[in-house]
Amino acid sequence: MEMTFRWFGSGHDTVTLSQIRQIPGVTGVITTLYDKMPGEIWTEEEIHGLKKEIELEGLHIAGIESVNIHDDIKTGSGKRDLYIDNYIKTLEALGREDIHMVCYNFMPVFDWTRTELARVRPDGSTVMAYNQKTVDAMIPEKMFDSISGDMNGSVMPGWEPERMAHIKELFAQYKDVTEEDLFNNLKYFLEKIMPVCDRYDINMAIHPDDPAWSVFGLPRIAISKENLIRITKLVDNVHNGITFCTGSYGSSIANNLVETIWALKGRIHFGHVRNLKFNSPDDFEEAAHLSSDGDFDMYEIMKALHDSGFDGPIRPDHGRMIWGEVAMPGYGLYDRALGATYLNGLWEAIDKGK
Ligand code: DNO
Repeated sequence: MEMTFRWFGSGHDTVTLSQIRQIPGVTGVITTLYDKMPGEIWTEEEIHGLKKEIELEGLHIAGIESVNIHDDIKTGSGKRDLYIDNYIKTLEALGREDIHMVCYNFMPVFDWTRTELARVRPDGSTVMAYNQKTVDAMIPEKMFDSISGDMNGSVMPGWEPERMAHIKELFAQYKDVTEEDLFNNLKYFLEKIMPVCDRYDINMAIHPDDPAWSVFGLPRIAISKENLIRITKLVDNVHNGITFCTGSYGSSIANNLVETIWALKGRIHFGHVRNLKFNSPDDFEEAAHLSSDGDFDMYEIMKALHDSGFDGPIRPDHGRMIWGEVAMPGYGLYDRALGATYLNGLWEAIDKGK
């Protein structure tokens, strides 16, 4: 296991590489070329520049989150082969730069969905939260507007204003797309990219849908143990794997985190570990990483990852906003640093307890 930290790149992130370097036990960075739109080719020069910038600070790139998938691939439109070719070129460039893990998602229209970005918790910290009734009462096109005021000046991943400006067209594009279509389109994509993943030893890691159920009537597939297993079997290649995101996957109380980690043994290539506090099955808020602050047993989660032989990067996921920090919701420095240290502590204790 390698403890890592997500970094959106200079110019996009309030957190600096030198701050990340000082979090004990964090050696790797999970990053991206944040300006790239889905479908664009990443050149080797661009990747090389990012890599050098990170290495100069004594860190390294432990993986990419994300190389986003163009909607034409997800919907299986006539133009998908063009975008898959572009994706392959990006993977080749990443492979040549010695990068071996790529996180992506296959969610229609919205990436992750929250209804509040700054809900106040009893200790005065603020966190992102989700309430199903709010979503049910909302016109999907208004989703972005309803939360954009709380983004602290940041562009949140998956909520790029350029994409959100075309939200009506995006919804229209998915109108007749069913869950089975999504499985088929994902299979088609994976079949095309696996040879290049084999050649460069790139682990693809699909991110669970967040929340782990359909929103606004859009189909969603990365939502249950059965579906995640089915995804790994669409192309039964070790490079076709999963990002095990406890907060996304665990948003559905029907999902058993520990059981699923074991069921996906050998196919989890990336861990996003965070905690949720449920007020009811359809209202949850993000908690501190510590088990007792939320509803997940973080010890059991880390133990399952440890004992099932997980050896990829883990990153603390969304943190609370604390100590007056102003940053992209979920992605400040302080609470994620506390999370990394806590998760490292759990891992050390589990390891030494063996
Ligand atoms: C949000 C993230 C997601 C995730 C993508 C992966 O904080 O977990 O945006 O990076 O879904 O492609």
